Amino acid sequence: MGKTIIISNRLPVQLQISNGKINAVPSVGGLATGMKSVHSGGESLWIGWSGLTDEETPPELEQDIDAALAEHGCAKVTLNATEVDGFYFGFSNRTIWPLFHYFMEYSEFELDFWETYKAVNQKFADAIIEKSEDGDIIWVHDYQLLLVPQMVREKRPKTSIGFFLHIPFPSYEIFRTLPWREEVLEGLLGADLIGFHTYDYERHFLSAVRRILGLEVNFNDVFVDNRVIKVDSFPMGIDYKKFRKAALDHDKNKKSDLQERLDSHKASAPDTKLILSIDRLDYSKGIAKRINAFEYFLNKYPEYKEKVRLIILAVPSRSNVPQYQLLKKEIDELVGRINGELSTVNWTPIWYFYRSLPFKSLIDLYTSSDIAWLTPLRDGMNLVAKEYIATRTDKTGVLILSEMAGSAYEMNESLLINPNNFEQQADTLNQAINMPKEEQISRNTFLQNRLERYNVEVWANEFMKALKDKSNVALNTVVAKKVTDGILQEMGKKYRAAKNRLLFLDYDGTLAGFHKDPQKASPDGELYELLDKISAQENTTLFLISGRDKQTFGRWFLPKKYNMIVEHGVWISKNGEEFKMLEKVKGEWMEKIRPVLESFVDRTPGSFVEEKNYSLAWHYRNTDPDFGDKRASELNTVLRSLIGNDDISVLNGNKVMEVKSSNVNKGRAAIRMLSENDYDFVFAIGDDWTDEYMFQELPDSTLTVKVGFQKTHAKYYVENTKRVRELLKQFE
Ligand code: GDG
Repeated sequence: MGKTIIISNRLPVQLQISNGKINAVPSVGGLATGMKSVHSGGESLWIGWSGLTDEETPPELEQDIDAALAEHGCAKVTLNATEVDGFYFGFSNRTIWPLFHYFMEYSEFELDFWETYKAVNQKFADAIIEKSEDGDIIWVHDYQLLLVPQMVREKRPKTSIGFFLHIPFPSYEIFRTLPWREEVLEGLLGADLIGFHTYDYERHFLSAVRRILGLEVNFNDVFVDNRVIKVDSFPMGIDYKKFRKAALDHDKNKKSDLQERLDSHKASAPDTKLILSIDRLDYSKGIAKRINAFEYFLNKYPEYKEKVRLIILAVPSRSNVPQYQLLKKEIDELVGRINGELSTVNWTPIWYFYRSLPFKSLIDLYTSSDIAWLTPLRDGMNLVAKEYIATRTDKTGVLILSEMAGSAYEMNESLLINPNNFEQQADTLNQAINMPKEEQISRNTFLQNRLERYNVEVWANEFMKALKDKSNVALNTVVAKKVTDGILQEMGKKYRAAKNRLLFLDYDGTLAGFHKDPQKASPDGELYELLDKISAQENTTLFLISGRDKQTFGRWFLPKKYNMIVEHGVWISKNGEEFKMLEKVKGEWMEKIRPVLESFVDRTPGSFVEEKNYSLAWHYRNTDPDFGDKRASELNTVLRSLIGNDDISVLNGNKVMEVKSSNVNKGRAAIRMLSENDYDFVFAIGDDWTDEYMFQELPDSTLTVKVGFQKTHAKYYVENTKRVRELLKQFE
């Protein structure tokens, strides 16, 4: 097993320059702590930006910086001020952050931001490529680096790449407004494992992948060419022990100034309640709405005037971004107005701090507050909620938490609210103030047990375990062998050495790609040339074998005199002769089934019925993918109840459901052709379920090849139609 490389926008250490000397101080953030078990010893490297732009870095200290970082297992990516502007303050925080938090109106679609974002992502990727080798495990973090997985994959195909998104992934309806939506999804799909905080973010992502890229998704697996990408949810925890210990020590140690102030407030009015909120000053956190809701509460329940106090700690954040400056102004004015209107000689309703406090002060606030009131409008997880509960060593305290925070899914025992519903919040504050101690203890016991169990270390380890398992499983999932260049040549050799050859080639999805309109998927010049060459060879019988109708194939291929089996085996044409019936089939059932399919067309926009001589096909490639699949399974049920024991069957193809006589399939047709002569080389290739009949029924010695990385009875697989042609060129 190789080394582990962690990559995030910022490194888990802060650089401090004093008296011309460099010092690297470890950060105390949740991520840095959680990754301790992953980032330890000499086998791990953390790559990120140091926080100093090129302009701020004295050139003579370059080497010292590298050495200081190396001591913490870190290596830096250098960024100049223009890059930080476009990449971090620009695309990351003025495009992705608002869009992914459902603030569409704040999201700026600037080409310049995007170009810088791409270039900087490439810089991060290059740093990984330079420092990594095959067999390494790479874990990429968060929305600043969405393109990195694919950029690394291109140069390091044999590394395991994991990606974790710390913010929400929005619904398809929001995500699709992004002009660079395809590139972002493709960037992420370079990973082997993509993690989100919640199942909802996971399903939004999968839906975007299906709808925007049209890729096949099976449960939480995404199929791309020859790779399967796993998507899963890993709710991030906190360093529970650290918060608990800090809270226990807090009572023993000397009191801070803040604690003195909190205590004197409590002593002067013993029955008042402290309500706490802590967030970065960010519009996604709903701070302004919370202040408005507090005013609403005091108007609805005036008896609490002078009895409650709201403490707001707003930590300065991204103050270079205009939206954050506006928000700061709005909050300053709101707090000013409400305090101005409602304060009395003894009481200020809101204590407002706009600053970052030391960790110890955070613990003072958590342990002194009766209620934590967190109302994000959207929040990937929200760790403050978890930290507040962890510090409640006597298990008292009430958490009021927005349903829009990822943590709400795991913190059901808290009081969950909709941050837009002031009436509900006012009533919930009233409920929290009056909640009996036993109830508080009972709720918090559940919460604490869960937080202790699923802490941040477990989170990091679970992700790493899934990533490692994924690399092992990837080798085992597909039973078919990939056609490597070596196997390709081997097949060519066998072909040339054979005395009498028989080939079955499926058309759609094998020799040609799919088209929205099947009539447009006509053969190109290169394909004709390839087929001409093969079918002109001595002792070689080539069959195009397809579910298509005989008119279309007649038009495309009859003049070429290729052998053809169409409609899954109903019709056959050899050497340019007219089509003859290969299987005797009855078609009376079609009158009954046609109206059923037509009713599905009416109710499923984008689908249509193709009528062949002895079968009916309902195509749903152009429908909404989720809706199309749902309708297909509905149609399957309806058809099965209708056809009973009749001699007809339903075939589930690639985005097509075909109803046809049971005694017709490609396998049966292929066997009949095989029995007509002695062949010492038999080859069959195809992409969907209708081809599986051939793979199953042809003798074991047949070279069977599936197009696409899916479960199959074929012995080999190739990635795509391009590779099919490369393979067939061996037979020219
Ligand atoms: C992003 C996602 C997701 C806060 N004030 C001070 C301080 N903090 C610490 C808290 C907590 C952290 O900052 C804030 O974490 P959150 O999770 O609440 O929010 P974001 O910063 O927006 O984080 C979020 C998270 O990533 C992890 O994936 O949960 O949804 O938006 O740990 O304790 N720490 C100190 N002084 C402060 O004044 N020392």
